[in-house]
Amino acid sequence: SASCSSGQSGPSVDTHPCFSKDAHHKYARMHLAVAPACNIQCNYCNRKYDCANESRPGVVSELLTPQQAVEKVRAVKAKIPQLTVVGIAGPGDPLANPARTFETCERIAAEFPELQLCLSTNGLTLPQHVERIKALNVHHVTITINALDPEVGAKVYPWIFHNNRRIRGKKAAAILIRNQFKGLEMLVERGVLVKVNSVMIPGMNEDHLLEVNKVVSEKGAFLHNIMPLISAPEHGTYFGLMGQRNPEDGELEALRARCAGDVELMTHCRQCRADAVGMLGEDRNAEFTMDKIA
Ligand code: CLF
Ligand code: SF4
Repeated sequence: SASCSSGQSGPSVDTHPCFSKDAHHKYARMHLAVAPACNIQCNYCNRKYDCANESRPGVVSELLTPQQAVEKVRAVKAKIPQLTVVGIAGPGDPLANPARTFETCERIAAEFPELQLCLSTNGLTLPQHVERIKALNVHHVTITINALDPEVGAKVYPWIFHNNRRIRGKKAAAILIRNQFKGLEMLVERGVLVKVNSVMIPGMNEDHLLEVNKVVSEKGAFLHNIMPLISAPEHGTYFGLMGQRNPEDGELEALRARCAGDVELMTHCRQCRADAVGMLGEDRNAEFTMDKIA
């Protein structure tokens, strides 16, 4: 609808706390947990909790309807004037819940055209949604890409659910990876800023992420965020199933130092909850649960 792009200029990083390190002390973001379902399985994920591609494990966010999401933005905006970005990052995959996700974007754009919209996805259905994302003036998209080679991908992702079928193994990983990179290219072509998240999983993909870094650089990603796997049985995440483990002290930094691509590396990620509110690293979500703002 016409209201969605009213008065907005192009993508801006200067006021996005994740896309600009300088902005993260000055501006706040909030997440709207409107997307419960997911269409793939990551080996480290437990579906009882928020999507671990963009989130700290062991956290359960309060699920919102698109209508509640707008009420929440109203309440947060009134109390946090530094709010510039509204992101949808879970608790499942936003693009596995397109009706809920896009209705939320439309409502936010109509009522708060000054806020920038941000989406995070595993990328499986990204190509088919690129035009909608662009039309809705979503400025920033994050794609989690943990592998380039289906052989490695099959270790990270046991299955995908695609075109109403469950697909396993290398074949599944190949489809996922193809759509992630196709989505990346299509967004870059359309001037949407893309951040690529990669989860560093020692024993599974750590050296391989150097290749990922090279290719996402060539494809024009704006930022590459290599995050550590944070996995523990008490968080309900699967751990050590296939020899993977959490990075130890210094390993993430060492990997980042070996990255040779041109893309800037993000170093200030706080692995937020799917209902995070406030400045990065600040957890003000408890002030804005639905029972408090209704
Ligand atoms: Fe949220 Fe993600 Fe948008 Fe930021 S978080 S959807 S890009 S507004 Fe930011 Fe949080 Fe790290 Fe994500 S610090 S987990 S990178
Ligand atoms: Fe879990 Fe997110 Fe992976 Fe889906 S994309 S399986 S919610 S970590």
